[in-house]
Amino acid sequence: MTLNELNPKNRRAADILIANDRGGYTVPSAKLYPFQWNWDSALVALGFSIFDPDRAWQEVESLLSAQWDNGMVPHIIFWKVEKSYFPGPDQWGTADIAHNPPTSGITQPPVAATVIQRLLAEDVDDIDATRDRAAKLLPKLDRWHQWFLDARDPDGLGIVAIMHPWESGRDNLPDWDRPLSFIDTTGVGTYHRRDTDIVNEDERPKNNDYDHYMALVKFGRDCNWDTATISRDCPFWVAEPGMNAILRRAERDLIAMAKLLGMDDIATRAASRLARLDTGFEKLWSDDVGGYVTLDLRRDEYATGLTSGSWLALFAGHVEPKRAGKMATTLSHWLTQVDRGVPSFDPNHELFDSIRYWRGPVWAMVNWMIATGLIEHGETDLAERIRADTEALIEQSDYREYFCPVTGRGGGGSDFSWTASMSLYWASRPTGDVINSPVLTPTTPEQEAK
Ligand code: 9WN
Repeated sequence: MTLNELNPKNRRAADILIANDRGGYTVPSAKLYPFQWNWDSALVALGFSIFDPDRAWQEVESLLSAQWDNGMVPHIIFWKVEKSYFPGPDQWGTADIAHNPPTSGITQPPVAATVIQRLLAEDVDDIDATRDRAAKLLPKLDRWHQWFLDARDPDGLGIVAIMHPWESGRDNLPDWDRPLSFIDTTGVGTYHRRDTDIVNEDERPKNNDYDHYMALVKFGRDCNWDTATISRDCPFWVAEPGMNAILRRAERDLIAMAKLLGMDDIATRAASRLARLDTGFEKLWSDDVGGYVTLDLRRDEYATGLTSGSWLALFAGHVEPKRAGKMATTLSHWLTQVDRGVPSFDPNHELFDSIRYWRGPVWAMVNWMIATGLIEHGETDLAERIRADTEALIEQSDYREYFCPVTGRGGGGSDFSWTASMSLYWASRPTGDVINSPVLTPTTPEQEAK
């Protein structure tokens, strides 16, 4: 579809992506986030794929071009000097490691493989050129996914840890409160946050959270982002279902692509990693909470609430029908507690906060992943409710960073890239379209065995 063929609503979403395009990469939101962010970029490529497939490929190519020598793909790439965001390159101190341009020192959920697999499955004129493009990216994905196990699961538990809340992409989730409370923040010093110059304070993490974020940035910088030191000594070392589910899905999608492209070594390595991750994921199940929850690996302590990341178990791979049904029932119950879903945190929990960032609000791209997992488990009505809720929230409050599940009010940044992208790619399309989209990844054990 060309730009001119889009209906007015989709045209406006496309115009947001075009306005946020900085030439080969897209900023999440012009003022608030003026660089390339990892999972934002991957998800934004899906929106571009609707009207400019070449630009969609460029987005993932520029992201993966910033890969470190050790395989990590960083969470922010500072392509240009820009003072409006804190913490910038000086605080991360990666100039010697990241070559050029500087980057942050941590990663983010590796949704890129899933996105590339979808770009590859699109019906295009020149299939050979598209396959060549994908074939160049697969070794990078393979190295990044391997980095996750080497750097973030050196003990072979089958669950990868995060060393900073920002690695999860869900910055101030209540799950981090207790693990963060053990961190000494005395060496952090004074600094000036930039986010609260742009966005209301009640929509952002609190200053106390920021002190802890900066203490962890300092820890990483002081050890020069050495992965062995981080896994051994980092005071924050937590495994959470969102990151682990997205990585499992990414491995599955990488295997599908590698098989299609005849890259057997990559398929074999990814399958072996996936077996370890599939088994390990069960460690995140809590009978007490009734779902997959965060585990503080330093204290062997489970979080007390379900989060939107808990539902991503359905996106990760096959969940046996009884458990998948139970999850769908609990999720349906959540949706009776709010006007529009899916809240990022359990709306029945005492720490639920409907407008403060990741402590309650709805995020369009998380909804897409949850709905995809639901469809793959036969829960199409629930998936359709989530799609329709996402579309309605955008209709009511425009392309904001996130939405209040109770009132539908928008929060955080405006003209937000991943919200526009998810609207174009998914929320403004009937579920039937999504079900019939050409996805290669097997979703049942029988298909997987083939
Ligand atoms: C820190 C860009 C990013 C998203 C994250 C979201 C927020 C940054 C911040 O914005 O995080 O990485 O400064 O708050 O939590 O998911 O990738 O949109």
